[in-house]
Amino acid sequence: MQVYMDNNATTMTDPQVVEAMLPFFSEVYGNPNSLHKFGTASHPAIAKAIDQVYKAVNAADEDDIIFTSCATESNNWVLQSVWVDHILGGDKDHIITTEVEHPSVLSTCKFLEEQGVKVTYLPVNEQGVVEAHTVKSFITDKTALVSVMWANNETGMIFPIEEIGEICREKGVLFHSDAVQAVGKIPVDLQKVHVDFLSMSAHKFHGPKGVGALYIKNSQPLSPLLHGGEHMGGRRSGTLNVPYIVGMGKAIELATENLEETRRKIREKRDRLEDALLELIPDTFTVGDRDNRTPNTILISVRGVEGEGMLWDLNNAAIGASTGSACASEDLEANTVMLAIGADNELAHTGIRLSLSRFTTDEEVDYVIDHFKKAVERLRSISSSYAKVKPTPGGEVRECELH
Ligand code: C6P
Repeated sequence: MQVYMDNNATTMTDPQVVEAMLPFFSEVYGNPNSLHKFGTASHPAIAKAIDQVYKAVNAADEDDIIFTSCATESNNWVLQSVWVDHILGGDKDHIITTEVEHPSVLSTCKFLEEQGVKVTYLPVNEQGVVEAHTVKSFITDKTALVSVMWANNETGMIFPIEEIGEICREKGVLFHSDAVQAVGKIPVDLQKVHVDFLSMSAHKFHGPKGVGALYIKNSQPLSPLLHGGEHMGGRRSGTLNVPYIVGMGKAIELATENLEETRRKIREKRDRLEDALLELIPDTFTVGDRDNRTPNTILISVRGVEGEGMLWDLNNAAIGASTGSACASEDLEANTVMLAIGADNELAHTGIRLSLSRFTTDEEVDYVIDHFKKAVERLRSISSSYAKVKPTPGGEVRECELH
């Protein structure tokens, strides 16, 4: 058996999505901007995909959805263009974000700081969530943008986006949310929640890699990031990637059509896995209240066991997991969210992210419970920093200790 438990990094493309995409590689392959029938043949499919995306997030207008190459592009677009439009071309100088955003937000903010923009990186509470009143307290007359993720990729924790959106609306500050880990997993209703810009990525909900979208409320002005042709009404240049756009539309429709039911089923499996690991393996804890988490995510800390060692053992058992964001997996750094919630460096190296999907089976959950436990036992038995659970002379089991 092999088990994929890294669905926050990316997901398997749903076979129904692949099927929907296939004709657009070698049958309907014309450039949608060409005037001949080979080009125009793709127009109904593009219109359908826009319709599928705008309905899935309950946007007010189809024109508010612009396809991009990925969420990294969507995030860069918002941050860099707000800088151009409202800081260079206006009287603002300040952006607010959080310490636990994805690198596509954090690195762009660092770049903007080098250009002279003032950036506030808000701390999170012990749940790994930024609180709405904290956002409010940092907004000034000079704030151009607040950028706060809808759900965190490492913990699955859901942020108070509705409240933050209201605060931004009241204060007249633009609000961007990176909703990559929310769309397709939990309800995202843009008629109920005020957001000016929302980033999405198809490969997080069983669509193809290499396509995303940016929602722009009321099609408000936002300078293009990519200059060139008049694609997408001149807002985002580059020949439209029709097969991938079709795939994103199909994927978001499949992910959201029975969302309540799907969420419940994934959560049941996630909770069973989490309960079993916490019960069977001493000295473990998970980050964040599970009622306020995306239904598929667990960030578990296994005391005395380096995350990389765990990944190695799990990989040997054909289980794919991660220590956090896939983008940061090569530098062997501590889990950023665990550091942000106050874990010390040693503890922050013990985090393992397990993320399920609607394709995860009960057998796979059982397999992971079994092999996770074995991996921890093996690694703790050779860990110099961990005293194994040993029966005391009286026969009782003594608590594990960190030395
Ligand atoms: N997070 C993870 O392992 P792209 O790949 O550009 O479509 O998405 C980037 C991105 C943006 N925001 C959030 C919240 C994300 O989780 C991601 C992708 C993966 O957590 C890969 S680093």
